[in-house]
Amino acid sequence: MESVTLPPLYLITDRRNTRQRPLLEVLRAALEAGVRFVQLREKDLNTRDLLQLGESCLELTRAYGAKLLINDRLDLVQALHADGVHLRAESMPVSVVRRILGSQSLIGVSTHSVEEIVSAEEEGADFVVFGPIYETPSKRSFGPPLGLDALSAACRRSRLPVFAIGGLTPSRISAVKQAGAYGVATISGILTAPDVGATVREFLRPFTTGSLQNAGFEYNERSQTYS
Ligand code: TZP
Repeated sequence: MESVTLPPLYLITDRRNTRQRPLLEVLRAALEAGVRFVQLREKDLNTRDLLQLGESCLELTRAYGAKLLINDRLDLVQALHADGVHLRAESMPVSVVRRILGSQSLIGVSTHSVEEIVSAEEEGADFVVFGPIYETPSKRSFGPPLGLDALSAACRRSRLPVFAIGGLTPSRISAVKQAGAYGVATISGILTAPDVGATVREFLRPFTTGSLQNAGFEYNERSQTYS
């Protein structure tokens, strides 16, 4: 996508990780508190159910002027007219996805190394998620934590905005910002919070005070975006 301005907080869904609350209820609270960037990631749902959930999520995100990306499912992005797709390492290559979706759609890529970031960049992605940075309570399947030094090296090399992921909490944001991260992505940090609204505000605070000079982006208070 040309001239991207992305919100710094990327909320990733996991309807099984919401303390038994309906996902849409938690999502609404997060949007109400200022989340403007969401990825629907419900890998175990069948296509019909995912389509239905996607429609409901999109209705909500649109109401709040937030962007909704769908994990991996290009067909659902197209069916729903969602804002974009989030690709995994084993997904269709970015360049092919870009050809299919065109320049107006957002393409994010999950990465775990500088090499993966470079190839996402070369193939035309809009941003990358890099991690896990810390031990993640969500799952162990994401591999061992990469740590802040790896994040710092990744951010130095990347020309794309880098979102740090894995074990992110509000108290860890200053460290990942310091390492050069543009933003943070989280599942449990928000979805399992007893008070979702208050937690979202805590997540957002470090991005609205001070600057992201390391990442070379400027924050626009009105649109809640960096450019
Ligand atoms: N990719 C790397 S770590 C991770 C993903 C999807 C899980 C992050 O979950 P949490 O709960 O934000 O640590």
